[in-house]
Amino acid sequence: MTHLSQYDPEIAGAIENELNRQRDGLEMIPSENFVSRAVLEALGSVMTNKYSEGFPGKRYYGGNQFTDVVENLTIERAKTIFRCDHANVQPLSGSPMNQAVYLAFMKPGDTIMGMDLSHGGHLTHGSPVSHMGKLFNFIRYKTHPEEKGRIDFDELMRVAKETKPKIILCGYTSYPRDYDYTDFKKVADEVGAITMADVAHIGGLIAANVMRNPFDYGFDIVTTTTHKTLRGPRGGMILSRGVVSNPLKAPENTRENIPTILDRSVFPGLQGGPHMNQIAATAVCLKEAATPEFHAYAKQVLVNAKSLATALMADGAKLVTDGTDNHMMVIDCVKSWRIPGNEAEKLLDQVGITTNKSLIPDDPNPPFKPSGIRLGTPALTTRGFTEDDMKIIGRTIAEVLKNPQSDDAKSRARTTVRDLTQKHPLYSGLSVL
Ligand code: DSN
Repeated sequence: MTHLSQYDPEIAGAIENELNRQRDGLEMIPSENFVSRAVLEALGSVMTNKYSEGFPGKRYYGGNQFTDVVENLTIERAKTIFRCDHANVQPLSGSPMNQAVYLAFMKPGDTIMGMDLSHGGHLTHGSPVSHMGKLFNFIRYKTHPEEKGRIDFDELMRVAKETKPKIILCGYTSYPRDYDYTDFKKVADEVGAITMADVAHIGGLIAANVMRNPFDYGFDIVTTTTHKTLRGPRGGMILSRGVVSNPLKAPENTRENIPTILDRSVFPGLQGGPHMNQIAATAVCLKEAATPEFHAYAKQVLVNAKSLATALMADGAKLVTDGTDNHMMVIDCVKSWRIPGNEAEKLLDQVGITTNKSLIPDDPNPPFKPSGIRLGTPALTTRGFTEDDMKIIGRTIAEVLKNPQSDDAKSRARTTVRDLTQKHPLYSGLSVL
């Protein structure tokens, strides 16, 4: 950062401080990760200078011979890894990626089914505070019984038959289990809906074949962000089959090729020029995701999550659905230790453990003072943390939250965090990171 430090020391200083924060703390927000140096280089490259509206070979600007190379490679790598027919790699991030799909297939007022926010769904899955929730008629389904985190597919089928959604959407941002995609597909086929899975959180785990891939269950569209478990730059991708799986029952405008509709929806429908530096960095992360090292990483993310969940529960934590099948978990802090999630987040921040407050299913408390915190293992696993480290972290978290007034508990926790971060250094040495 020689140029930046000389030209703009204030910004350089803030970046340096952020690097130190990341190095010195335990990053446990399940949607965060650490990209490789190769990804960082692509992201900070001259590709940021270029306008490339359109798609490879069909741009509205000259001089795109090299951005075409980048975007074509990214598309091909995404299609291979996720086993699909088409990839649009231009969405700037997760929200526009989902919006582009909705706007491709639905008119304002049309019906779509998605998971309720407090049960794990995302804001763009129909929360009334999002523009999407106002524009479309979202029917929100819930987990039932909550303790098990199951979805009641008989009820889903009944409601789908009654409301005739155009899209049946599954996917989540704070749901600690995996789905049985077959059941969603069965309901969608019955009512002629398109199947869409937003796998933003688990894209990297699907890429590494350690979690189920919705395309293997006949899904039409899969969206994923690139910066969570996939460990790339911030961004999104829309992946799809070439044609809808059930053309006779599909809505009129989906009888043509899905990719064409989706591409047009991203550009010119929703976005302008793609961020080619971001797409170049996505290509790099996809190359990494195809390696045996990444597959081993993804497997370890799951092992670490199980170990952390077990340690927390052994120490009195009540986890939503009593455990995890993926990379994350939600602790009901009110039930566990009678403190709200915002306070738990703050207490852990004080000892260098970063988590985020989270709603629990049908939370009686509001989003800024919810009952839970959400945490996960992708970032720490990138640093090389193991299941044994997770046991220590689980105990440490429980000790701090059990004893919110205890300076001794906090001091012990700070020492543990320091020891662990020194044991697994970040962005040093000659490894990928
Ligand atoms: N903000 C993301 C997350 O943390 O899960 C979802 O958009």
